[in-house]
Amino acid sequence: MTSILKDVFAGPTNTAKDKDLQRDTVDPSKSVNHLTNDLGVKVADTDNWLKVSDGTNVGPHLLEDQFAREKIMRFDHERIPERVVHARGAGAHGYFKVYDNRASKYTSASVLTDSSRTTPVFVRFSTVQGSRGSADTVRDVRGFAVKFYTDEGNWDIVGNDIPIFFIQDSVKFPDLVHAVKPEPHNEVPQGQSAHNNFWDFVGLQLESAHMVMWVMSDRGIPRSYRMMQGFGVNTYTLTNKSGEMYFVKFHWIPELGVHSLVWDEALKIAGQDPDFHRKDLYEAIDNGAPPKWKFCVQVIPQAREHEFEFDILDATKVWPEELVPLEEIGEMVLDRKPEEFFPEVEQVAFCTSHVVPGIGFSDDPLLQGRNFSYFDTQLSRLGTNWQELPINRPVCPVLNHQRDGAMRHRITAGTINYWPNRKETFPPVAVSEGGYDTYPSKVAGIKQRVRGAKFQEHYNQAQLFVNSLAPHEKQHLIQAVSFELDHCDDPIVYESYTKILNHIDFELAKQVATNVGGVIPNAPAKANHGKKSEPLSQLYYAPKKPTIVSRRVAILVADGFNLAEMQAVRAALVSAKALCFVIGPRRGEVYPEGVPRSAGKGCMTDHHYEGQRSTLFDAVYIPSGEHVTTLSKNGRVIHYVREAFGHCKAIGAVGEAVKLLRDVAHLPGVQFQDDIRSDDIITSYGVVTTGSYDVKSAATDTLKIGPGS
Ligand code: HDE
Repeated sequence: MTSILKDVFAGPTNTAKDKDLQRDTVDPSKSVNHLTNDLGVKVADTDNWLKVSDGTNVGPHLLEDQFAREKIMRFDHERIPERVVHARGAGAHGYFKVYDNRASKYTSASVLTDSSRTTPVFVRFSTVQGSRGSADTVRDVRGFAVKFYTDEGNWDIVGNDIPIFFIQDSVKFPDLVHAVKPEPHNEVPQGQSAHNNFWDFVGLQLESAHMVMWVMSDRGIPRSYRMMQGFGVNTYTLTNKSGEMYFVKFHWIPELGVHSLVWDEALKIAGQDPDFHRKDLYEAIDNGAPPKWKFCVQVIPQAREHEFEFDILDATKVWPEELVPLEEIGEMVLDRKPEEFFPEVEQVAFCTSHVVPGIGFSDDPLLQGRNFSYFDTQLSRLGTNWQELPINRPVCPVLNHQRDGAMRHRITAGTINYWPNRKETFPPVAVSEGGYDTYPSKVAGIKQRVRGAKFQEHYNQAQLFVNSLAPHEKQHLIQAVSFELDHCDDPIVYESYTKILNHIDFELAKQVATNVGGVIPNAPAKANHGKKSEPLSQLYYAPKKPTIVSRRVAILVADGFNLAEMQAVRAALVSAKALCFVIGPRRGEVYPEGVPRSAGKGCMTDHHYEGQRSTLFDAVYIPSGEHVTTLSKNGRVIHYVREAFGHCKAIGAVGEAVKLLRDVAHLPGVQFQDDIRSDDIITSYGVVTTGSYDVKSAATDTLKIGPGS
């Protein structure tokens, strides 16, 4: 297909994949802007089906109207099956770079060792349980699937934001997914695991205990896709140029740290803005804060495979970093939004079996089954030849004798479509020349339906995880399990699970059982080994230097706010790359202190208090000024502040606004100055208050003031 588009949409990096996609991208604003049918014939009327009329009476439609038939037929077939899991998602383009060739001791893969390369990537984040139209902030695992368009072919890491999984053997996947998805008799619930069937299944499939702890922790409700870790989860292998093999796990660590919502916030956002996460991703890219992750590997030499108390091929276990440290080898940046959702985000097809030379599989029994499933699922979702769709095709040449099938895009010239052939067309490539080499592992044994001996232990790492949580994280875990089990109305289900919890953590079991009417234990069912691993807590990933980059700040105003101060604070926030939104009683002009409405010199607000609640922001600031009298009488504003406080957000107030926080909102436990004019800056429970802000020393703001601005 010839592109009408020349220059519009190359991403900032203009990667090889950007250029490749450009070939198939049409931008109506840059091309001849008129309506045609699918075959390029100009359309004169797209509003009226061809009919017979005598000028007064109009008869039935005429079947001969090829334009109307085409339009309706195309519409009737717009839907394809949604993904059986991970149906709801959002994606972005970007690039991956390694720092140097430090990984060459483990792998010959150029994508992981050649620092002169910029490898294009496309990443799709997703939830698992809900369907395409479900909310972003539900409690769930998040998918974190990365497609690398390398010079040696496509490589996919189809990962999650949690480093382990519910099951050890892929054959249990249909049972797990049936159990967590809406129940078969009534298709309830949507976007939730809080129901009998899920907890029934995990209560009987004990290997899931560790993963259940992770999903019920704050990891299940991330603040943003940009603030999640990513994990390949399965054990893959790397092979170096000397033919030595290593076991490997892949990790992504976000530059901004790992942060979560609180549950009350997540529940409310699911209603207030179901697209919260996808909008957040695009907003950050639009505002020059492209998300970035460090790429790390954990590597175990082949000879050390059996040295650990757990099986390193068991996907329900982490490799504790104290035993196998993380090695940073590169980074990924996402800096371009998709042009059109369906052909990019919906049609992208990830497969764990997509690997490139130097990277291979292990005998991880979850991975082995995944390698079949992803390939297979694309056939029902997209049909054969899905590899040729623009988003899926590699940036390096594809030459082989695979032919035909529905919807073939590529035309291969020549007379030969088989190998060997007299013309030596498309011959296989020797390993020494870059051909993919499968590692020659020795396999011996008796065919049996079994699991390895070390796959039988399920609680040690669940304990390790719970022991490693900070007190507030553990409290959140208790609340989450209590919420979920309270939604199960079959006593067998919640009673059984409270018994399981007692194998993990006595306190957790006691508190949850008390909350949900379960079996309250008198003593732990399994002694706690007391071990901890710091990297299992989200706190471990806090950026070394705290950052406000891309955080959303609500500035609450009414008529009579202190303009100079607000502009100065806003300028300081903007220069730190925060995103500021002025929230007022109406979307329109709001008048600063001393400026009468009649002067027509208001400042435009971005939203009104009802339209964008505190839940959608990371922080709230209220400037000083006589507007505080109005704000203090507004129930929505008082709730705004109290709700933000309840969700542990930063709140700033100056001058009179301190009174709103202290005397009207009555923020509990917070320390305030006695004299609200005092210039002392007091920080207490994330609430920062002061009598005045030094406007002179602050940078000037870009906020426009004036009629209709
Ligand atoms: Fe998936 N999974 N999965 N999964 N998975 C799919 O493939 C499957 C598992 C993950 O954004 C499906 O293209 C099996 C683990 C992500 O397009 C399907 C097993 C992990 C995505 C499938 C697992 C994942 C999928 C549905 C057990 C984390 C979304 C649509 C052995 C490492 C990718 C599709 C995207 C999607 C099968 C377990 C992650 C049916 C059989 C473990 C991120 O093929």
